[in-house]
Amino acid sequence: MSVLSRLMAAVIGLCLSLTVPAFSQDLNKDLRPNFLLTGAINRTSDDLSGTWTYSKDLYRTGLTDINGWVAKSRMQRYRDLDVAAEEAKGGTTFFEFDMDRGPQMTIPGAWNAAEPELRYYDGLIWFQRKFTPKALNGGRAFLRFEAVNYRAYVYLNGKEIGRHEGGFTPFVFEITDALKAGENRLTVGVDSKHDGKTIPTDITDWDLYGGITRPVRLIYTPATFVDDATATLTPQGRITGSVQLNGPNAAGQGVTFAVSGTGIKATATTDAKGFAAFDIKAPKGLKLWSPESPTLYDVIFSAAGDTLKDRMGFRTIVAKGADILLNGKPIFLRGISLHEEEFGNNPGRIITEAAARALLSEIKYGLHGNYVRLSHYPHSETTVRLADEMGLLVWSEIPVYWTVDWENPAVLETALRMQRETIYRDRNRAAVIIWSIGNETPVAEPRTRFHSAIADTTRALDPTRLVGAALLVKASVENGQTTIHIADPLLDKLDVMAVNTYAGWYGDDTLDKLPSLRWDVPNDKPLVFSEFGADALAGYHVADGSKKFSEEYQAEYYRKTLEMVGKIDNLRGMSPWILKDFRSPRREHPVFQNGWNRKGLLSETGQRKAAFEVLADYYTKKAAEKPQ
Ligand code: GCB
Repeated sequence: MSVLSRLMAAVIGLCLSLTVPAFSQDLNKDLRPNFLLTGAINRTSDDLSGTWTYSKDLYRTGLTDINGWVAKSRMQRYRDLDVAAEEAKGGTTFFEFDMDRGPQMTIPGAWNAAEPELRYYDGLIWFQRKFTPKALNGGRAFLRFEAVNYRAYVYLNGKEIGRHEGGFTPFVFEITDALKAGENRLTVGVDSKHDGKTIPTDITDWDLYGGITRPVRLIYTPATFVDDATATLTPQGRITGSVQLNGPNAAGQGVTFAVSGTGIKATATTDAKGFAAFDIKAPKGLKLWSPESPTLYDVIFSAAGDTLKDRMGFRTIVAKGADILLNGKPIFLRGISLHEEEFGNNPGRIITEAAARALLSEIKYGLHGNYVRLSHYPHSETTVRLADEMGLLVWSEIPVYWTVDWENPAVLETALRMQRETIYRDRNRAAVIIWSIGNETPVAEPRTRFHSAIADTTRALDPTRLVGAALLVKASVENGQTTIHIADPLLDKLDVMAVNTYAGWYGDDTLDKLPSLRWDVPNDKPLVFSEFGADALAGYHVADGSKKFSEEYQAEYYRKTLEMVGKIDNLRGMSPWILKDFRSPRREHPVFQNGWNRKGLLSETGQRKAAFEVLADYYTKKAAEKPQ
């Protein structure tokens, strides 16, 4: 090559690299987890919940030594070793941990609530438990963690079996070959530290909590098993779906999908990669899932001697013009937002079915709602399954919140991975209608590019649901008239326009001004208020409502805000902020807050504030109205 042609090649190369979108190579990467174990909750398993021991490791000595050297063996909490027995031998060896004799904690649950000294602990803690597996008899075994916040380092019998980043989604490691007969030692390092490169970052308005916050199960499968299976009703009246097998006999297998009591039975044969798709006409008698009638069917996916059972509902969801159509009919989303915190004055994210039911019942039966925004991250599978059973539509969200390192491809990859893990986990839940790709992120080109990548991945993975995001709004004043606008290029990527507004709480607007604020919003899409709210301390009363933090102020705020939003033509729903007061280190007023965000309609123990009835009345009327 001549010098000139080399120069030209370099110039062309430079031009190409300037025009290629920054994230293209990451988007092409296959971010599907190695194992999904869809519907794992219904598989044969041993629940590893219960008593674990733990060892604090604020300086991460179990992971690395000073100067980045390998951790000292006397610090490696994950070693498969009986420290007391070693000590009894005498000699020069000594240890600076002993997992067997460490303090105990009940798993699942956040450590912040477990011990007063761990309330503000933010860093690494090692957890350990022992278990004896069933005989595998040629089958396989997997560890499935429903959530570990925020990073997990997993070791079995002293060997690392995997790592995971992200506090709210499940992950699975195969341990078939790593298991021993008899007792096995499972050690998990959990690092709760968030920073500028995690999702979310360390700047939030909720307690970041640390720990093994959801159940851990040892799951048994045959050698070849159904790793993933999905089925959905299309607006064209068909049931389409697929099955992915994993194992030595995955290829060329007959697959059956059957829905009990409906006559639905689809069959297909897996390809060389163990994948099979099916597409059949939905029978006339199929009862559609809806909040009023949340019909769930027993379904079975079977292949290669493995059977995956689940309970599933069938419905369609479409955005058309300004309407949201559920099963072809316009619907108004009567909702509320929710953090993942159980009732009580020391919540630890311990979401048992009873805890989830107590929360969702307040929405369904107390507020007469039909919808819940599970903010600001994927909630427990228990909650989502219960929403399916009780008939509550769900907005599901990943914690791309406020500030994120928008230009960092590794951070985008983390976000994409989270969204995938969420979609794979929940795409068989009829309740879930909206995948949200973020909350209140300031408009700027790198941020819009980042969100667009998530929107594209979401749509590619699940074209059957709506894509949304909770957006910021802008206000302008002209001739004394305040107008609120949504000016966000991300709108092009969304099916549902969702906005958060706090006029009347933050800022200088008085409550009497709210109904006259003008909303200038595009009207070709459904608009949903993803948030509005005001703090109130339960039991603090100021009869004329003149004082912020009083129940009366919050109730009046709701009246005026409902009057304001009710004037917007394409309003199709709302999820005010929020059902229950929640822990937030951002909120430290010593009289009213003490570490709690008080925008709940219920106190942390479930006491209803005056605004609860205001919203409940509004929803009762809405439910009685003919839909638009
Ligand atoms: C918001 C955030 C939410 C906060 C809330 C508040 O806009 O999305 O996470 O907790 O405001 O209370 O200020």
